[in-house]
Amino acid sequence: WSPDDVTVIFVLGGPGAGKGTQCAKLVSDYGFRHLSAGDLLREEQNRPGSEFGEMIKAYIKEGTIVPMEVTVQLLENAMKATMEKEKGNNKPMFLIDGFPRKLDQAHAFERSVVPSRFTLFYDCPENVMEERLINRGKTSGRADDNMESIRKRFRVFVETSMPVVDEFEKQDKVVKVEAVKSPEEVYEETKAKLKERGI
Ligand code: UP5
Ligand code: MG
Repeated sequence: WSPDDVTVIFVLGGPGAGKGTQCAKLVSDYGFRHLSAGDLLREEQNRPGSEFGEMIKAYIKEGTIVPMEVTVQLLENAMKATMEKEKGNNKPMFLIDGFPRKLDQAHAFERSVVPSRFTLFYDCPENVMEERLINRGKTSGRADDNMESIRKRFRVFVETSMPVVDEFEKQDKVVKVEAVKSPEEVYEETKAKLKERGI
């Protein structure tokens, strides 16, 4: 695909920064299609007969990054299915949430699927994210919402995923939003920043 056919905005930020929360709001106001890489991986993990189920489970528990072949394929399939379903929609816009988390994934996706327009980056300190995740863990049932996995996710984010944000930043392709305030306030800033980028 080319950026003339489809708009892709990556949504990044540490674990618990509020990516999913903000994407849900954006979907209802802007008509974006929301694809969460983590959700797609969890679905694939639970799909009966998946050859990747056990592997995905182990990576998610450890907070490490699933080999990109799997994730890029899941994202591409989901994009294809959406485009097929919405043939009349001449330029679909996708929010790709929680991806790319590693430089090789960023390069592979932009080369083999489509270059992103920019990255929406939710900036949040670890103590705030930690509290949110511990709270969510009481009811989420997510295998990685426990202190041990959270610590590992934070480390992987800093060491492996921040370099992706830094690289896009050098290309002037990062829209940074402070993610500490209430979801509504964060959303207001998001909308203002999107407007600056012509969306
Ligand atoms: N909350 C949200 N915003 C708030 C606010 N402003 N004020 C107060 N509370 C707020 O929010 C988290 C919690 O905080 C919720 O309870 C929410 O109500 C509250 P959420 O919107 O869910 O945050 P999000 O950033 O989406 O957090 P999430 O836990 O989903 O982030 P992760 O990046 O850790 O999870 P993801 O699902 O993307 O990935 C999970 C794992 O999958 C990874 O660790 C990795 O192992 C694997 N993965 C890959 O291998 N490759 C990929 O490409 C993607 C994932
Ligand atoms: Mg999420």
